[in-house]
Formats: sequence, C-alpha cells, structure tokens
Amino acid sequence: MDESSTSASDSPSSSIPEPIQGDPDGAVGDAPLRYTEDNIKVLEGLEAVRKRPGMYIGDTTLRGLHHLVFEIIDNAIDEHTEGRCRRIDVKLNADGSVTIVDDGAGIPVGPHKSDNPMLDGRPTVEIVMTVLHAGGKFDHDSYKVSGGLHGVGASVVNALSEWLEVEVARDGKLHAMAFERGAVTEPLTVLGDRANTGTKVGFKPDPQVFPDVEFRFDTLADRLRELAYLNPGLTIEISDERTNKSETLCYPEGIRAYVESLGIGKTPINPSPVYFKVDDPASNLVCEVALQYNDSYNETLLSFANNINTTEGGTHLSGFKTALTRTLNQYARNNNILKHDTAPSGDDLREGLAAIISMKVSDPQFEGQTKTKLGNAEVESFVNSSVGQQLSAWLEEHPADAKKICMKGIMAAQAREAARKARELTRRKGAFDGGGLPGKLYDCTSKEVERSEIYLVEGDSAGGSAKGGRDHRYQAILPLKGKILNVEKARLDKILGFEEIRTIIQALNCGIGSDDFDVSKLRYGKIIIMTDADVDGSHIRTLLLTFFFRQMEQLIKEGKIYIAQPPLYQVTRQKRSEYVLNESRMRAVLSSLGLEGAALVIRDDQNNEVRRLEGDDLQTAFMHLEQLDELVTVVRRRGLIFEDFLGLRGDDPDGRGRLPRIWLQTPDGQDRFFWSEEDERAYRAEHAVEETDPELDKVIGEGRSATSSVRRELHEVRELERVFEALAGFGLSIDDYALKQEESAGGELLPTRFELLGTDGKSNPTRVPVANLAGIVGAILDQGKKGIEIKRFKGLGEMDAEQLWETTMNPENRVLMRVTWDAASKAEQLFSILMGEDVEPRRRYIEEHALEVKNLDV
Ligand code: 28F
Repeated sequence: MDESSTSASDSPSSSIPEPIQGDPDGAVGDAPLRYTEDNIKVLEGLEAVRKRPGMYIGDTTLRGLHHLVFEIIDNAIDEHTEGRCRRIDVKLNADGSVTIVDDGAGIPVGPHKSDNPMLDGRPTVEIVMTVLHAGGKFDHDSYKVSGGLHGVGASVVNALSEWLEVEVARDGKLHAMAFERGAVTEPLTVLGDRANTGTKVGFKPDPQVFPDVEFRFDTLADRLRELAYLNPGLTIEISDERTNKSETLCYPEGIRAYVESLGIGKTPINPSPVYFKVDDPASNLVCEVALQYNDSYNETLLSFANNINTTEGGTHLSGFKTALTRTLNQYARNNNILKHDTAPSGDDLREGLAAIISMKVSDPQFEGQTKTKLGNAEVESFVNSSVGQQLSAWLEEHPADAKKICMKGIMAAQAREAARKARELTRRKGAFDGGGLPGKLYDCTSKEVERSEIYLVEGDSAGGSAKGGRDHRYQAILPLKGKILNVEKARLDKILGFEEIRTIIQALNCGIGSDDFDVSKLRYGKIIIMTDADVDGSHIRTLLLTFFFRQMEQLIKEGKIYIAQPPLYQVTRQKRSEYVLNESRMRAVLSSLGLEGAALVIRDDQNNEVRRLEGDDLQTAFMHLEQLDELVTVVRRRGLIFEDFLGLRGDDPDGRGRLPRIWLQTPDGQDRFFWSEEDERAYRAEHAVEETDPELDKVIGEGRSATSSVRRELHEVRELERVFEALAGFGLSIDDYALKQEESAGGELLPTRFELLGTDGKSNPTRVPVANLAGIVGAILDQGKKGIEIKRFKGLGEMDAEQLWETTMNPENRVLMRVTWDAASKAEQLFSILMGEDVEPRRRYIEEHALEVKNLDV
C-alpha cells in the first residue's frame, strides 16, 4: 500500500476544513479578487468559496482537490445523460493543470435572461462559471445530482483555480473565455468557425487553497472507470502528459461488466450475471441491478444513486437486500431445495455475492455523515418489488444456477451454526471475555479507551523492542508470529481456528463478523499495524488489513486502524544522528546539511566576487532553484529544449526579455512562439492559419485540415518568470542557467561563475566550483552527503527500544497513516486478484501493473 492510498495523518483528519496556515480567518492567499462596480455580488459569492472552501468541496486535502475534477466531469456526464454527449476526455497536463472535454451541445453562450440586473444579458457560460449554483438551477426533470458535495457547480471550481479557461463549440463558432481565481480575465470572444459542438474546461487548482496540488492518475482513473461502467455508451479517455499513461474506458455491457470485474480471480456460480433494469416513468425512478455469485465467502455490494457511490447505503440497498432474502428463500422452498431446516438468513444468502445496484432518482435525498446515504422512502418499495419480480423470473428461467445459489446459502447457514458453536467453545475458554486477555499481550495500564493504542507488531524481537520503548500507560503491544491466515479464503469457523487471529480478537475485545461485533467493547482508540519495510512485512500488513476489512469493517469505517511508518534511513554525521522517514525527507536532510555553514560565491565576467549568499539568503535562493528545476522538467516534458526556450527571451516584441506564452506548431512543421494572443491573432490572419484546438477537435471530431496548427498555451511561463525574478533578487541571473566554464587562450580553465564554500564532514573547508545556475542544487546536495553515513533500516528488529520509541511510537514524532475505507477496499480487491486461485487474472494484472507490483510485494 502506498502513501496515496491512505490518508497521512496522525490525528484523524476530519472533514471540517482547517484554516489555511498563516491566516487567522482562514481566508486564502494574497491575491484578492478584482472588484468592479457591476460584478461585485458575483465576486463576493466566489470570495466566500475561497474563504471557506470546505463548505463547498468538503476539504482541501487530495479528496477536495480531485473533487474539482469530478465536479467538472459531472457536468459532462449530465450532458451524456441528456443524450447529447458520447465522449469525454480528461487530460492531466505537464504544468499540473487538467483539461476536460466533452462532445455535448456546448454550454450556451447567448445572453442570459435574469431579473437580476447584475446578471441579465451576460453570456450564459459566464453565469455558469461565476455564479454559485447556476449550473443545474434551470431544469428539474433530469437526474442531476443535488445535495451532497456533488453538483456545487463549475463556479466553485473556478473560484478555487489559479486560472480556468473554457472553450465552447456551438452555433457554428468556437468561443473562449478565461478567468483567474474566479474573476474574468478574458471576456467571451469568438476564436473562429466550428461546425461541431462541445465544451472544454481547463484549470489549474490554486496552490494558495490546496496544500498538495498534484493530481493522482489512479484516483481519477478509478472514479472515471466507475462512471464508464455506470454509463454504457459513453467513452471516457484519461491521459497523463506527465507520465504518458493513458486509459480508454468504455463498457457497452455496463454494470454487467462491472459485476464481472468484481469477481475476477474467483470462480463464478452463475457464469452469466443476473441483470435487469426497471424504469417507472410514473414515479421517475429507474433501478438497474447486476449480480453474480462466486465461490468465495465474501459479499461485495456496491450501490449508486445518480452515479454517486452511496457508501453509506440507503433505501435502494435495503430494498434490494430484503427482496433478495425473501425471493431466494421462497424459491428454495417452492422447489424443495429448502426442506425442514431453518431458512438461511440474509447474510447467509449474500455469501459469495457480488452485486451492483444503480438507482436513478429525479429528486434524490442524500443523508448520513458523508451525504452518501440515499434517503428517499419511495425507493425502498420500488426496488423491493422490482428485484422480487425480476429475480423470481430469472430463477425460474435458470433452474440449475438457481439451485446452486440456494444451496450455497443453505451451506452458509450450516457453517454459521458451526462457527457459533466454535465461538461458544472459545468463549468458554475465556477468549472473548474481559478476564481472558491473551498471554502474549503487553497491555497498557490506562483504562481510557480513546487515549489507548495497541500495536500489532511483526515478530517477537520487534515486539520486545516495542515493549521496552513504549509508553506503558497508553500503549499496548501484541507481537504476532509470522503470517496470519488469509481470511479471504476462509469461513468464520476456520478463521476462529487460528490462534493468532483469536489472540487479536481477544485483545481488541469487540467481537467479530456481523453477528458478534460490538465496537463499544473495543479496548483501544487506535489499532496500529507495525511491520517491517520489506516483502514479508507488506504481506503481513495486507493480511491484517484483509482481516479487518472482512471481519471488523466498522473499525476501518470509523478510522481506527493505522499503519506505523518506521524510518527507512538513519543518517549519522560526526556524533549526531537522525532518522529519516523516506526518500523525499532524505533529500530535505541532505539539502539542510549541505546548506549548513555553506556560502555561494557569485563572480562577474572579470572574475571579481560580486556577491556571497549565506544563511537564510542561501536557503531561500536554494528553494527557488528547486522550484526552477521542477518548472524546467515541465518545459522539457513538452518536448522543448529548455536552453533553447530560454533563448526566445531575446525575441520578445516588447523587448522586456519575457518568455513566450503560446506555442504554435504550424502545418509545415514549424514552431512559432507568441507573447500575446493579439500577436497570435495577427499572425493567423496574415498567414491564414486556422484557429483550432487539438484537444477539443479530437473529441468533437473535427480533424485537422491542411491549414490548421497545433496550439499550446505555456501556462508554466508565468511561474517561471516569477522564479527568475526571485532569483535575480539574490544576484542569480537566469542568463547563467547553462553557462559553460570558459578556457583561457592558453587552454586552461578559467574560474567558474559560482563557487560553493563549505566544510567536509570533519570541519575542513572545501571549495567546489559550479559552472552554472543549473548545477547549484546538485552541488549543495553533494555537499550534504560529505562526511555522513547513511544506514538503511531493513527491519524493525534493527532498532533498539529507544530508537523504536523515538522514531515510530512517540506520538510527538511519529507519522501514522490512517487506513481509509477506500484504500482498504482497493487493497482487498487487489488481494483477491493476487491471492486467488485463477492464474490468468493474476498474470494479466501483473503484466498491466508491472511497475507497481514491484512495490506491492505480494
Ligand atoms: C468539460 C465540462 O461542462 N459540459 C457542459 C453543457 C450543456 C448545456 C448546459 C453544460 C443552461 C442554462 C444552465 C446546452 N444546450 N463539460 C461541461 N455542457 N451546460 S455544461 O446548460 C447549462 C444550463 O444554465 C446545455 C442546451 N441545454 C443545456
């Protein structure tokens, strides 16, 4: 499991947004929106969004960040639902922005009619992009999302974006408009003629709002895949310019294909899924269900309402469950499969079930903590009777499959009875009662549940260190021997036969499974998994997570399960030693060591020292140089040579030495650069180069003609120039970026522009020549490596009690990852693929994810 799949926080990160650092009001950033007389109200609305982003998108963590993209995609999906859009493209751009394109009707651009004089007459697209809740207001009879966090509208995305651009192909023309932090920077203009229709929205999330603005491909791809399954007939393509990954998602079989994908790695009982769709125009309800049984013992039920994953369930889910239990038992009795024995329970009948319920409701009520519980009462009876009728019909038509399904439920009931007896037995031995704590447990002394923690530790030796280092008042230690059972392949009775598992259940004291679990009896507020950073360690961690996911899901849902993160490195310099969590922290350590006591000498062309950077100045300059490195990478990813690109500053028509903003590749393969849109327009007019947009044209299907060109806006330039300016403040000129060390007439090397003064590990002074700006960061990091020893920890056992406490267990220093439901369910899905009997899906998965599996270690 990687960092991105769990939320990285010790104290549970609540969904209540925290104010952005450095501003007591939680107001964001230093760039207020620009007010003018007539748009003051609109901007006030958007200002509110920027002040309290959490009110609109939940939070500003990675969740909130990706929510921006989903918000825009929702609008495109609505177009699909209206029957006007067949294709959506999502592109993650090199500069950290994202572009979403659909081939729908295009957002209307004509003058908007409103009683509000502030809004009346403005282009509709401007209203949609700047007025809160403008998007869906105008129609009621569609399945647009309302309530919850979805459907807050494009204007919220606009307000929280450093910039946003929209293009609309409609009414025979291509229109464009641009914004910064919600304020219009370019009013609606017509760029040219366009026969087809569609909408393109590109935006860059505002780093003043989001601490981490880096989109994660997998997070987006997972949700887009879900949307593609739920909307057959729609093609979604996601591509990542940063890594050249891409995926095309299109499932004409819809949720049938979805339910089959859930069964990968398992053997199906009914090879062809049960599928039906019931549409009731009178009540405006549509219910679509796909279900398939497999030979495992687990149930996977996914429910959706208007494309939203209702993880808290709701009336559609309970209607489905009731109908399933009733219908299967009825069929079993009528056909003499179930004779005198007691009828299987709902849980029994859902063993090995994978099902998708997708509900469309015109007026959805979303309830629950995360607004992911469908509340509409009328849905329950509708789903109940629909599923009853449709499932009975299917059973009658598939007697062989029907019998196997009923038999599976009956056997599950028998096994449950056996498990109950096994549990009784364990109980009598004292396994479940307070009196019977396991002998291996080093319990904490405090009885304060919320403050107490239990560490599940891999191996006796690490267990010993943990016991020695812990705070015995609040920290309990349970050492685990070797690998626990893979519960994915076992029923409860077998699971309870395993000593390590019984020990965990005993220590936690909250019972297990669906009948016996009681979270109020839990003895600890945090359950922390602590394993080695190697293959076995990650395997044990996955086994434990699978166990909690399957048998104590409440603990994951309540965010009580954590993963400890022991450091990967120990860095020693002279007598001082320091623990380092991961590669990225390592870089920070090396830079701070390299900067310590260092000075950067800057010389002029005559080799006279003109400036010397030290201390805070050097540190700040270093930070800007690191930023520069990142931006250089962005430019290079576009296929430009950075050094050549810098040379373009000389061609600035204003003579201010700025970099170009627009890059045009003309049909004859030439590169043209422009410093403003006016320059570009003039050029196009003169050379009859058609205005096109390759991203939009790809989706709306207007191929390039002989006179069209590829146009790219170089969004990173703005940031680059900011960095240049900052560096200039420290006497560092971007002209020296790629400077070469010069030779004298006699062939000997002349002194370099820069020199890094420092000390080696033993306080001896060092002088390192640095030829150019590009080399400074590397020189400082190299300096940091001098005279230090880097030790890589392989296992927890390599740390003594005190080290383990300091690095991994002390609440003041440690970094815990909280396991989220999403992360755990993904780990579980992956796990069934990798641990399942079937060789084929495993082989396919490993082929497709060769790189990731390397770190997965299963
Ligand atoms: C990349 C994101 O946002 N696509 C959209 C449309 C189409 C219409 C629309 C959107 C009308 C009055 C609200 C067109 N023709 N993609 C998108 N495509 N919004 S957003 O209408 C907005 C409403 O105000 C559209 C006829 N009806 C609607």
